Amino acid sequence: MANTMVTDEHVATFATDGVVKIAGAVDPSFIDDVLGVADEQLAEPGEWVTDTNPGATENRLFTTRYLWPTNDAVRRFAFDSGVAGIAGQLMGATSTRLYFDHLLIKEPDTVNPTPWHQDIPYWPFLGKQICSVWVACSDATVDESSLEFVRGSHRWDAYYAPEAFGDSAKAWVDDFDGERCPDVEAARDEFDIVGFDVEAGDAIAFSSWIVHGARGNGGGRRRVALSTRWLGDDSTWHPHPGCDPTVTENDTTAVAGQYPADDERFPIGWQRS
Ligand SMILES: O=C(O)CCC(=O)C(=O)O
Repeated sequence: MANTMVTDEHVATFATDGVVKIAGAVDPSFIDDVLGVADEQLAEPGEWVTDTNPGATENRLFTTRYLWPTNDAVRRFAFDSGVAGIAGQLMGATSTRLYFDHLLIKEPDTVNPTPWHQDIPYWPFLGKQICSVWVACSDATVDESSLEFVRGSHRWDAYYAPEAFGDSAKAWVDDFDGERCPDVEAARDEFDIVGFDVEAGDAIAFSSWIVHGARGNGGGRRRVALSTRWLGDDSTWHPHPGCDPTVTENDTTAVAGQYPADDERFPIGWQRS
């Protein structure tokens, strides 16, 4: 089914800029569920956690991922909230498969930014039709760590080494052999940076090739977002050193260099009618 939130203008902006915000994209009932999941995960973290300050209520970036196979609320969010269709329509795909969900919580007064990075080198895939739909589950300005992007950088033909989000992720990103992402923060004037203030329910959809980051959380409120990652028609399985260890060759029937038609591990979220 077409997601009526997506306009031709959104599609054109996504193609040119590599990113677009869709205001009010997700119904509040889904957002409430994710906030409940956030509390649960903070209290009892799942398997794939990165946490810069365990137990603290400030100065902490907590992320966890791959919840959908075991968590009903996250699975409903991924498959019923409309995000899969947003991804597919923006990319011009005929269908989208879920790669993974990623819950990202930044507590108040978190000093450390999310480093500027591209997503694609972290992931065992190649293809231009791979994107994220990052849905704000709390209001956040750019100063409160909503996302910023280097507009058009998805067209740079670059593939930068991943940056560690926290020490627990360091070991696997260190295996990657490649050029580092430019230090955008140190030379902000040299880049065409666009940032989006968000309200809960707004979606920021972006190409997996775009350079992006987020400031620390300078506000007094928790920032919560759930990002789902979507594979379009030209995606191919590409495991490589230094990529996310959550889905490995042992976990999937996907074949290197081919479209990942693995319904169990990468289920279809949306199909063009
Ligand atoms: O939420 C954040 O701070 C970072 C999110 C991000 O980089 C992503 O979803 O790819």
